[in-house]
Amino acid sequence: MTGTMTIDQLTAEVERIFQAAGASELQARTVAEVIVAGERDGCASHGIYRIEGCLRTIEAGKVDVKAMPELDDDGSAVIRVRANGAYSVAGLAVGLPALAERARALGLAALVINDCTHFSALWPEVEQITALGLAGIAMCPSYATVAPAGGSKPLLGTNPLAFGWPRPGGRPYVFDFATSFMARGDVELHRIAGKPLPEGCAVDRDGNPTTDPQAALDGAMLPFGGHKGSAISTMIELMAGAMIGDMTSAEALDYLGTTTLAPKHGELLLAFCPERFAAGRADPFARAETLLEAIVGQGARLPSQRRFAARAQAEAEGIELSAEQMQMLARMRER
Ligand code: NDP
Ligand code: PYC
Repeated sequence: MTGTMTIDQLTAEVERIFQAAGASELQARTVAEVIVAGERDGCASHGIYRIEGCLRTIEAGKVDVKAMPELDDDGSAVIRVRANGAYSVAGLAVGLPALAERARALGLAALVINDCTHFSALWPEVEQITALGLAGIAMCPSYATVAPAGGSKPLLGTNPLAFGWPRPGGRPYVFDFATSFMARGDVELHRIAGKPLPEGCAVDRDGNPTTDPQAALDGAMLPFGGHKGSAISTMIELMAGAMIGDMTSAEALDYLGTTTLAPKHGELLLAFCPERFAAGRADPFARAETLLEAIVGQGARLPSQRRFAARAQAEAEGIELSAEQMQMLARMRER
C-alpha cells in the first residue's frame, strides 16, 4: 500500500531506525534530516533508498554511529572536525558555527571534515551555509567508480560539487551535482527499475560503451562533460582528498573493499562573506539578483527550482511514498 507522511513523521521514523541501530542522538538526527530532505525534495537517489545501505555499513562496522565528532579550531581560517568515523553530517553540525563565525570575521573560511562516512547529497549542507547569509561550496571524493576522460578503469569517484548563494527574502541559488555523467545512486535505481542508462554514461569491464546498468556498475562510469568534468573531479580528489590529508576515491575503495557500503573519506566546505569581498563597492546581493532575474527572464530555470517546488508540495501535502518504500520502512522497523 502507498502512503503519505508529513516531513516530521518521516524524520521521526528514520531517526528511530538509526537509534535502533545504535546511533547517537546527534548522528541519528542529522542522518534522518539529510535522508528525509532528499525524499522531501524529490531526490530519489539520496532519499530513503539510502537507509538500507547505511544500515549495512553500520553492521559491517565501517561507520561508528556512537562516535562524537571533535572540533579542532586554532582560530585560523581553516577549521577542522575530526569525525572519528561518524557520518559527515554530524561532523558538519559540530563545525558549522565556527565556520560561519570565521567566514564573517575573515571574509572566507574553510571547514575540513576528516575521517567521516559520506553517503548524502551536498545541497542540504550548502543550504545550511546560505541560511546564515554566507555563500558556500562543498565537495568530497567518493570511492573509485569513474574512469578519467580518455581512460576506461575506475579511478575517480562520482565526486559531488555544490554551491550556494543566499538570496534576500527567498530560496538560495544552489546547484549540486555529481561530476560523473550520473550519480551512482541513479545508476542503481535504473538497475532496480530495469531501465537502460543514457548513452555516454558508462563503459563495461572491457571498456566498451554500455547502457546496461549492471555492466556499468561492474565496469566504469564516465565523467560528465568529458575532459571538463574529469578535471573538476580530479580537483575534488586533490582538494578534498590529498590536500586535507584524507583518502582519495581510490584509497577509499581500497579501504572499504566494496561499493555496496557507504564510503569513508573527508570533506571540504568553504564559506564566503559576500559583503567582505565587495568591501562597499556595490551591494553583491542586489547585483546577484539582477543576474539571476535575467536568467529566469529568458525562460531558463534556476538549479534547485525543481527541488524547491517539490519541497513546497511536501510541506503542504506531505511526502508520498510508494508501496515499495512503505514496505522497506516496515522491514527496517522490524530489524
Ligand atoms: P542532477 O543532475 O539531478 O542535478 C544537478 C543540478 O542541476 C541540480 O542542482 C539541479 O537542480 C540542476 N538542474 C537539473 N536540470 C536543470 C535544468 N534544466 N536547468 C537548470 N538546472 C538544472 O544531480 P546529480 O544526479 O548529478 O546528483 C544528485 C545528487 O547526488 C546530488 O545532490 C549530489 O550531492 C549527490 N551525490 C552525492 C555523492 C556523495 O559522495 N555523497 C556522490 C555523487 C552525487 P534540481 O535538483 O532542481 O533539478
Ligand atoms: O550517488 O554517486 C553516488 C554516491 C556515492 C556516494 C554517495 N552517493
